[in-house]
Amino acid sequence: MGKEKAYKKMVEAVEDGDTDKLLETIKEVIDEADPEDLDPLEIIQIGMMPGLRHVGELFGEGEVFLPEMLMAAETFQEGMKIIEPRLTEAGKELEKTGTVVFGSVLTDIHEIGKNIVITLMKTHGFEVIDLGANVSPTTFVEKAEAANADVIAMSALMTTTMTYQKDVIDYLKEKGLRDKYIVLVGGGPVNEEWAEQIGADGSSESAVGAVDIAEKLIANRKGGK
Ligand code: B12
Repeated sequence: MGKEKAYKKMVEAVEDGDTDKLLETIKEVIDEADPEDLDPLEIIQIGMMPGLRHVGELFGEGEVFLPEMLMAAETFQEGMKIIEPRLTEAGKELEKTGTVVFGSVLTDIHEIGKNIVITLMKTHGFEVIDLGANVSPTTFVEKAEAANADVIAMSALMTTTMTYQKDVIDYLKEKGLRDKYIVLVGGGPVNEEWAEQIGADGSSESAVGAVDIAEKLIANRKGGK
């Protein structure tokens, strides 16, 4: 079928919440590709994410409703089940880069982006403890302490929930633990400016960027900078 055509079909499948069509097309892309050239991240970023983004825009404009958004999200997640093992395989033999506790903040149930970042972190040797969604500031901190984590990473997808990222940082300060952890923030409405404003150590709008920044900040700490 050709990759471009397949990706277009996959984007449509996510938009329509057509899981069978998505899975079938992903399998075709995988079967047709030279195993050396197969790029699972490209399948996610070009073949799937634009579909979800489009449904989100339509929802924002009142053109589609919650059930459609839910179906698109479910279809996306079914696709991830096939792609994820192909991504994580690469990370197994790596030396451990660091430990991350990762969650979506309080009252936020969006997890797709968080899960992609987690998968990619694992492929780069991070040990990641997934706290799931709707995670309270106390839970973030308790779990980080228990795991002796290097990084606390928080995802927030809504303008109404991103303030909980600040609450976690404030809670760390209150406990005298702020400097113990590298704090990363991300998710739809989050940008560098917000990260700086709330006193986070970094943010990124992409999964690859998230891994990069985590690696750099950990290396800086280990180097004593
Ligand atoms: C899928 C989806 C859902 C699904 C979520 C399923 C799930 N299990 O995750 C469902 C249908 C359940 C849902 C529900 C709701 N949603 Co919704 N949803 C979306 C949608 C379409 C896509 C989100 C997504 O998965 N994107 C794809 C991923 C890959 O992108 P991402 O999350 O941004 O992650 C990337 C980066 O941000 C970054 N990243 C992410 N996390 C982190 C963390 C760190 C540390 C770093 C460094 C980087 C990083 O890396 C990722 C990979 O590139 C968005 C639209 C949009 N434009 O985002 C709306 C959207 C976020 N939802 C919205 C709304 C309003 C809701 C609801 C309130 C709807 C309702 N009336 O009930 C509920 C909220 C429930 C709640 N309490 O949380 C609004 C939010 C508006 C706002 N206030 O800001 C949006 C923007 C839609 C819109 N245009 O109105 N939603």
